[in-house]
Parts: sequence; structure tokens; C-alpha cells
Amino acid sequence: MDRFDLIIKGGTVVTSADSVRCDIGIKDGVVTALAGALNGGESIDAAGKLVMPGGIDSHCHIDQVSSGGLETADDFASGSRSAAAGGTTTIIPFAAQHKGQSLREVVADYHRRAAGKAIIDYAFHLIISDPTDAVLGQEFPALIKDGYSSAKIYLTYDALKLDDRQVLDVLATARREGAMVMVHAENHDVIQWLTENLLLQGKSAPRYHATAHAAAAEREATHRAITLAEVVGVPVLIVHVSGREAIEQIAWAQRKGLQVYGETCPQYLFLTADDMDREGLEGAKYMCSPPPRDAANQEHVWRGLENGVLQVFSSDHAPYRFSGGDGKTAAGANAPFSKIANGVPGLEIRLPLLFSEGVRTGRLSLQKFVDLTATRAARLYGLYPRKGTIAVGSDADIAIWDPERQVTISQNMLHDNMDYTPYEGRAVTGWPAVTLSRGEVVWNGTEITATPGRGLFLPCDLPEPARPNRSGILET
Ligand code: DUC
Ligand code: ZN
Ligand code: ZN
Repeated sequence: MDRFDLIIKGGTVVTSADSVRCDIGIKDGVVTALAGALNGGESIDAAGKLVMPGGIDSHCHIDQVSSGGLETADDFASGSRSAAAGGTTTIIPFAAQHKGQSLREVVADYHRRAAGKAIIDYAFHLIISDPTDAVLGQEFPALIKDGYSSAKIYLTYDALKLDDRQVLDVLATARREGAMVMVHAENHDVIQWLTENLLLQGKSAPRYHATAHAAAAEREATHRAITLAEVVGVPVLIVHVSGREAIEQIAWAQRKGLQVYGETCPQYLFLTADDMDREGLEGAKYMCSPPPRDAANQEHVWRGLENGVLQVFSSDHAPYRFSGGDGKTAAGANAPFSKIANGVPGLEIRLPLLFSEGVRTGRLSLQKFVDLTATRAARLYGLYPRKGTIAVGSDADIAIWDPERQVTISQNMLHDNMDYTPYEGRAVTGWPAVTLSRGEVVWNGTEITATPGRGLFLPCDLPEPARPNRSGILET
């Protein structure tokens, strides 16, 4: 019997620590050897290629019903296909609680949605919108122990938002049990007040979405989330950070020694509010929350990635089609921005966009790229070292990149179930030539080669970065 099931030969193996020219031996889905020259099994020639950990997309919405009742276009089949074709090998979507639901039942429901469909491995974050005594006293702690060790909470949206008291209670439970809390930080009343007044003034076009979701609203809520976490004495992760105002709050907290982490997404590097300023509802294709800002804010986000204030780069893939009953135009051709679904797709192009505009331009090292797109997410969400690196003993989740391949992004080449991409016509250099999940080729550079259902659920450990390194006010 061969020593290996597969050998990846002659590539440059990149991790968040270094780049080394070596072969990778894979047996039973796991990396079992890293050495100068390996023999004894089938091989893939990776000469001239970069061999990187498959991406972890730790923020994507798959087969999720929005707070407004709309279904995402992607289920676990199309979503995981799209992820794999873009070099991602693990997704962490959400099991989203609507008010009145049992968290346990929500999780069971999302398992049913994923079963038989996913082609790559997946975990779940919880979304807690109804932190009742039963949820915080029993369900959340038990689910954390069962491998759902992260939860997202919202400071806005009528159907999702928690008040400060509820946020404190969720944070205190997370502190006690060792979970990571992610926060959607926008001030709900500011957004509502601005929205109502804009609509009274007849300003209802998609571009006013950016006015209503003001950077000040994001800044205030970011500061509040940080403050509440400080009071409880627990780490917190601010998701989808859009620009300078929120970044300044996170940097301030980090300088104070607080354990505050930040995530950003392609839309804050590659789109601006001007994209929403198009004829009719066309601008709705670029609407997400928080909204893309402007070129100066894009620059702040780049710097946040470079200097480490922001640690995670995920897609926030929220795939609402443009047309159809669940689409952005479902409320009609004259719908006000407040009635249009929020979110943009990005699962497949997340890595190529950052590679092309970050690594190839010299802004980001390869190590930083791997850390931002895979390793750090694995650590923050309790999947390391099984996922997020290439090391002996880790799952052989690997993307072999052709750093020279030129691609013009177009919806008709993508593998999601969307009817548009906000990045239509954008040229990138660098694309995954092969994606492997646990040693199996799932994307061969031209087509998906995996069977739906092969993806496994990943129970997450308690994340080390969620462990508090300071007391809350009650403990002092
Ligand atoms: N928040 C998200 O995390 N994704 C899509 C829309 C939103 O408001
Ligand atoms: Zn959000
Ligand atoms: Zn999201």
C-alpha cells in the first residue's frame, strides 16, 4: 500500500508563519508529512504554484431567512460549491434564532439544511435574538459545550436587536462558558430616525441607505459594544467594520489592553457608497449594512488589515438576488431603500480580490494573507489546528494557487446561485488552480468535482482568544 494517498509536489507551501518549498504528503485526509521530496503515492504537480491553507469564511449567510422574511439564494450546495471554487474549504454560516424560537431547534433546523448538500466542511455560529432565561441559562451553555462556541448579536434591526441589558447578559454567559461573541454594531435609533426623516424628504433611492446607516451610528455602537464587553470583562469581535470611525474605536480599545477583535469584508475595500448611486434600483446591488463608504475609508480599512487592528477578512456573503420574490426588487421597482434586503454576495471572490489587490500589489505579505483569510479565523472560532494551517496532523484543506492566472470576474463564471455580482468586470490576477478538502480534490480549476453531502459538520472548541485576560467590574 502506498505511504500516501496523495502528494502535492514542488510547490511553495505558505502558512501564516513562513513560505517553504516542500512536498506535502496526505493520508486519510490529513497532512502526514512535509518534506523536501516525498514519494509513494499519486501526486499533483504544484511547481510554480503557491500551496496555501484553504480559506475559512467565518461570516457567510447560507440558507438563512432574513429578519425581513427573505430566503438567501444560496443553500449549502451552491454556497459550498462557490466557496470551493474560490479556494475556501471551511465555511461558518449562522444558525439564526428568530424571536420565540428555541436555540436547540434552530440548530437542528440548520443541520437539516446542510445535510446531504455541503461539499466542504462547516461549523455554525449562533445568532441570538431572544436571550430568554431558558436560552441563556440552559440552551446556549449546552450548545457551547456541543461545539457551537460563537454567537452573533445585533444592535440594530427590529427583529434582531438586543438592548444593552440583554447584551450584558449574553456577554456574561459567554464569559462564563468561554464563547466568542460577534457584534453587529450600528445604532438602531439613529438609523431609524435618519431613515424616517429621509423618507419624509422624499429621499428613498438606494443611495440614501448609506446616509441612513451613518458612520457615526457604527462608531457609537462599536464603542458601546466594546464598553459593555469591558464592563463584563470578556473579549468581543466587531464584525463587518466599514471604515475609519469604527476602526478608531477598536484601535483605542486595543491600546487600552482590551481583547477586542475586528473583521472586515471585500465590500469595504472594493465598493463605495457611490456604487449605490445608480439608475432606478440598480444601486440596490451594492447595498449592505454597514454600507460601503468612500475611498478614504477604504484606505483606512486597508491600513487596519496591514497593521493588525483588524484580524479577519471574511465575505459576509448575504446573497439576495436582484430579481424574483426573494430578491432586492421584491418590494417593487419604486421600493424605498428601507424595504430592500441588505447584503451582497462575496463567497467566491473574497480570496482572489484580496490576493490580487493585497498580495500582488505588495500591501500584504503572503503570511498576512493566510492569517487574515484562514489561520486567524480558525483560532478565533476554535478550529485550530485542525483547520487554518498546513501542518502534520491538520486536515488536508489546501488551495493550490496559480498566482499568475488572470480572471475577469463575471457572474456567469461564478458557482453561487446569484443573478449578479457587485464585482462584474473587475480584473484580478491569481486564482485557485485546485482546491482540496480533506485531501479530496473538490475544485480542479475548471469544475467542481465533489459530491454534495461530503462536507462534515465541525464542532468548535472553546476558542483560546475568547478566554478573558481581565476581570469585569463585578469581579474587581
Ligand atoms: N449584517 C450582516 O452581517 N450581513 C448582512 C446584512 C447585515 O446587516
Ligand atoms: Zn451583521
Ligand atoms: Zn453578515
